[in-house]
Amino acid sequence: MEKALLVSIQIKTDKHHWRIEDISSELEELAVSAGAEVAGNIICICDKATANYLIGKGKVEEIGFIANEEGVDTIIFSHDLSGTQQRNLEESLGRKTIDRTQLILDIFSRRAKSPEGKMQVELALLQYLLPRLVGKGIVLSRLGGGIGTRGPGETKLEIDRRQVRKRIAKLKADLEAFRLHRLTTHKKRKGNNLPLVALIGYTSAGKSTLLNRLTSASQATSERLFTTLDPLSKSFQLPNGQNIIISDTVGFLHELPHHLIEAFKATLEELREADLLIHVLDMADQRIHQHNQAVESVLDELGLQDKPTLVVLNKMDLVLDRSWLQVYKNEFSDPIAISAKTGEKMETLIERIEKYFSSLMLSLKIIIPHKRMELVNLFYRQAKVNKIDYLQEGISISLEIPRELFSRISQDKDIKIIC
Ligand SMILES: Nc1nc2c(ncn2[C@@H]2O[C@H](COP(=O)(O)OP(=O)(O)OP(=O)(O)O)[C@@H](O)[C@H]2O)c(=O)[nH]1
Ligand SMILES: [Mg+2]
Repeated sequence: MEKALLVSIQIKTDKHHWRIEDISSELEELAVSAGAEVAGNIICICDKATANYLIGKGKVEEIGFIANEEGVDTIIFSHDLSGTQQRNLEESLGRKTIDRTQLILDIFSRRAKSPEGKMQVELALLQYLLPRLVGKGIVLSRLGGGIGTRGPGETKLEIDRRQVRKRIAKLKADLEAFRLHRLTTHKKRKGNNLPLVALIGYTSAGKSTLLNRLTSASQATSERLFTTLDPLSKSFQLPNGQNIIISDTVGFLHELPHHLIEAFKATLEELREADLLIHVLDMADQRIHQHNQAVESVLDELGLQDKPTLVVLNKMDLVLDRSWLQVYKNEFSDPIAISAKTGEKMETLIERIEKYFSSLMLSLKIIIPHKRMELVNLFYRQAKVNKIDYLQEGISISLEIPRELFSRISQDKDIKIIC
């Protein structure tokens, strides 16, 4: 196992910053998720960043000393490093030195399974590397190999700028082909008109556990960050008989590297198709507000801030002091506290989902001519038929129909509305 020394940094002149304890605990979770053994976590609060080493020279020496004492393989900085800073630090410390972005990219490379996921990660990795290529080429696998040095795709150690650009263009074209293919699948789904509910939230909030609980899917779950990279959709029947699709997707993180958001945009854009978002928050995590904010800012970036959203406070089984429930009720908009693990309050969540979709339905009684049987089929597929009578004068149907479907067919002269 690779032994890593973590350096958690807060720079006072940085605009948005988390509390240093939160930066440091998240860095540790990320390092463990990348398979590192954490030898120590050094806190470093600086007034301003320096161009050569990011932090002061004295602090670099202190880190070097501890790294020698502990015999670590790798040093991981919580703050992004420029190419120059990284090279200087590596030289001074005599060890592979990586930043948070590389660490996250590393986790993503490990987790990517589908061909599309792999391409997205490789694209993000190459875009991160491109401005860091020195001279003609870069040695990808620097000192020691391991975390943060995984080459994209092949194990070639040296790549040059032109090759990288060519590869980036190829990956973009291939990902576009995936996107187009996905659009046709979506059209098919829209043809079925099943409402789509998307589970979103910070990594490790419990989205996949919730999908499994609701739909008996067998999506992998774990306490490591970014367990899920590939989206998965499952159908689910609400107690009133309405079928919906629930989908699980990649988790969010604060300051998610921009290249990753770019590369995963196609996956994340699927959220645009959703009729309802379920924002899963881990209520047992002290960083709940920071997580909430991070998710909101990714949603903003994707232009999804106005999507109808249900806030779910998950892991209530871990919160022994239930007075927190009241506190959070006032802080989040009408949240539902549940435990995806034990199943507690699952029925309340299902009820709320059902209520949301019912509010989008119209209750009607109509009569259609016998020759329009295809409408009956359509209603069985896309609406909820409560009663159907085959009368002399036509087919009488009492149904609940999505407003959107109704407005599409309301011009049909064969449909007579009784009430
Ligand atoms: N105690 C408790 N643990 C939970 C609950 N829901 C999820 N977990 C645990 O939290 C960890 C993360 O759960 P996942 O379902 O993998 O989280 P996720 O949101 O899908 O995470 P990513 O795929 O990494 O974005 C796992 O170890 C789950 O067992 C819950 O209600 N209570
Ligand atoms: Mg997951």
